[in-house]
Amino acid sequence: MSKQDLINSILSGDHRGLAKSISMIEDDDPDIIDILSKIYHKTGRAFVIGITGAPGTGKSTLINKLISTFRKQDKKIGVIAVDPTSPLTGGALLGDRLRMSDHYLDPDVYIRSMASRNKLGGLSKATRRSVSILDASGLDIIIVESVGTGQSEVDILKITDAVVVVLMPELGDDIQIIKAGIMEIGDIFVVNKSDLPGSDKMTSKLIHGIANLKKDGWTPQIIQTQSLTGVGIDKLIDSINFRQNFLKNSKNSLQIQRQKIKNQITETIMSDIQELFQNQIFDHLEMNAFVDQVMNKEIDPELAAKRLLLDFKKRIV
Ligand SMILES: Nc1nc2c(ncn2[C@@H]2O[C@H](COP(=O)(O)OP(=O)(O)OP(=O)(O)O)[C@@H](O)[C@H]2O)c(=O)[nH]1
Ligand SMILES: [Mg+2]
Repeated sequence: MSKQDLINSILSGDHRGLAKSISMIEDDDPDIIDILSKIYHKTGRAFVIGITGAPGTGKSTLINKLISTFRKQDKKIGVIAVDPTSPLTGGALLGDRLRMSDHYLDPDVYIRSMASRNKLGGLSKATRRSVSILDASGLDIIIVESVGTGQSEVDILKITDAVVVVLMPELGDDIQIIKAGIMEIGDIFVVNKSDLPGSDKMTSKLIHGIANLKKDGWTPQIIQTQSLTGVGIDKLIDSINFRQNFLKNSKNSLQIQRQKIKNQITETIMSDIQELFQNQIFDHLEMNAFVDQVMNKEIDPELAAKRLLLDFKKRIV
């Protein structure tokens, strides 16, 4: 397939084009940069939902139910399940196929598990790029499922329009809630598995926990669901629609949009910088001299880092 054919295939929403381009993203194929820039003018239409939460809280089961409801509204859906834990085995793939199996044959639903072979910020960059591809292909809703641990996952969520944090009763609440920055970026909190004991307790703890977490005029919502049976899914959909309208009508909507673009540019630069310079810094000419000085307790590692960076900057300009 030529590059232009691939672009046409993406823009027409053909699943083969989507699959091929996302594989190129995963493989860091140099041609993908050009493809991304040529499809960019078609992006910005899809509503992007990040669904995050500790392993096993029921994210995929919930997404399965969300897809069913969105399909009844005739919306086209894309799902990217980000799997940071098993880049080589693709461990999540089988589970996701099972949980979302109702929709695998629907031509208006595109589901993809993805991993990234390059480690430094690679997964969030790859996810961002894949979201652009799906957006340009004409989907109405894009759902990104991620496990929500670590900074790179938080970075992924920064490019979404609605962050849904999925929790469940029984799991030690302190463990699941206070993960790196997740509380702060949550727009909607779901207490899933509300059929299990402890869900009311969890919900009231949440209400308490997010009482002061208002951002850009949005007040985070809390919803109880049972994603196996579908209880609460309509409320969740209402809440997602409410968020979508809020973003559309908010006086801050341009500002929020600008912030997202800023995040995207910054993240891209940061991951490029890291990729470009990590090895060069590690193998820097002066590195050993600084290590010697730190070994001899003449300077501390922080000062060594500052001096090395200064020296490094001089050499690259
Ligand atoms: N009791 C109960 N179990 C549920 C509910 N929703 C999901 N489960 C079960 O919880 C387990 C995990 O569900 P998944 O949807 O795979 O959870 P996940 O958060 O996607 O898991 P990872 O992708 O591995 O992080 C499965 O066995 C589901 O059947 C619910 O509302 N109530
Ligand atoms: Mg899952």
